[in-house]
Amino acid sequence: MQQYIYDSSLDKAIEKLHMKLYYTPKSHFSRKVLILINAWGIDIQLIDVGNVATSSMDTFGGNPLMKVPTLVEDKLWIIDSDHIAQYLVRKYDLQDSFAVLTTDIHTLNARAILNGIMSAEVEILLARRTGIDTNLYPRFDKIIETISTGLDWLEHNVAVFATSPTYLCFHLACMWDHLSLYKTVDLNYPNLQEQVEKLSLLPYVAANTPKLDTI
Ligand SMILES: N[C@@H](CCC(=O)N[C@@H](CS)C(=O)NCC(=O)O)C(=O)O
Repeated sequence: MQQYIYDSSLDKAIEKLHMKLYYTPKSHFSRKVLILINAWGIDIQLIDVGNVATSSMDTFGGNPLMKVPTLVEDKLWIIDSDHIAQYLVRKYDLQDSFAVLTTDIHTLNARAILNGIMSAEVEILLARRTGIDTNLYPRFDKIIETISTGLDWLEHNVAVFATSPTYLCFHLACMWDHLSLYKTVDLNYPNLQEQVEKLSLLPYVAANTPKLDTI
């Protein structure tokens, strides 16, 4: 009689065929998702879109906003890093060990500030990359100012990261390492730096630390 032996590596291989993440190795928004993917050992095909300043929906997995990350699973596509994180936690971590699904207002505010700083930095970097002198326009002064006021707020409210490691803390590591890579502002925030140094010891955070080349 023929024996059927369950082979979980087959499941993983099939999963990899179906799940794709459009990303870049430097994108801080993509990295929030990558940290979860690495922590949970999800097998997924990573598609590096290259220069995120380019304009083609196909390059971004069909995302009409032409940004990374985009998660594609069969015919389903999911955009926005936090929505992708919510989708993945429901599939791979029902206990929600990193508090992705928290409704705590203080945590959500901190996440919004971290996301806001990351978006502000993208605006500055992509403006410069596409030939705009950001020193000439007051709009960019305000955008840089929001990075500093956001960082000041986080430095004074560092207690919000106390229950490390959570998805909120992953936002911090992603934001910090990206700002540090591009030297967008001075990073004189010892409380935040201490948090990031602790987080960087986690193998699934260290594994995707960005190195110079793309956004
Ligand atoms: N809210 C989005 C932001 C994504 C985003 O801004 N990604 C950047 C790279 S880190 C991007 O692709 N920007 C391209 C552009 O703005 O044209 C998310 O959380 O996924």
